[in-house]
Amino acid sequence: MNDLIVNIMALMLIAAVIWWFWYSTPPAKSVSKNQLVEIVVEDGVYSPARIEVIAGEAFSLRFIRKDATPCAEKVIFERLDKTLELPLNQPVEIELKLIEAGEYAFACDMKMYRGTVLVKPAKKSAETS
Ligand SMILES: [Cu+2]
Repeated sequence: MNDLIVNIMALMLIAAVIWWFWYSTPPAKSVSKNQLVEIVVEDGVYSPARIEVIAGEAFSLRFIRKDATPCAEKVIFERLDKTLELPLNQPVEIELKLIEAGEYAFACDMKMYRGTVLVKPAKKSAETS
């Protein structure tokens, strides 16, 4: 009887750990066509840090840097070979249209701030758009 209770408790603990890890990853922000997304740069994180778009759809990112440390002054999109300079408290916008599905990371110079644009393949359908 006691063994059973211990086993159940162990299983519940495992479930709790899995649940915690699963839900502690930041949820991705879905972005629709031509949408502008504001990303606040503060306290070592981009928020939101995960952005989900559909391949081939244009969208814009507006970075607002609220962190005065030099660490935050640049955003580098390595795969796109683009770097943005972020003056303090001044929004900087970039318009993107990513054709190839996949992950496009962006980060500060030292990679303390990290974010990802997740490009999902466009749905194949009969309609031409
Ligand atoms: Cu940095």
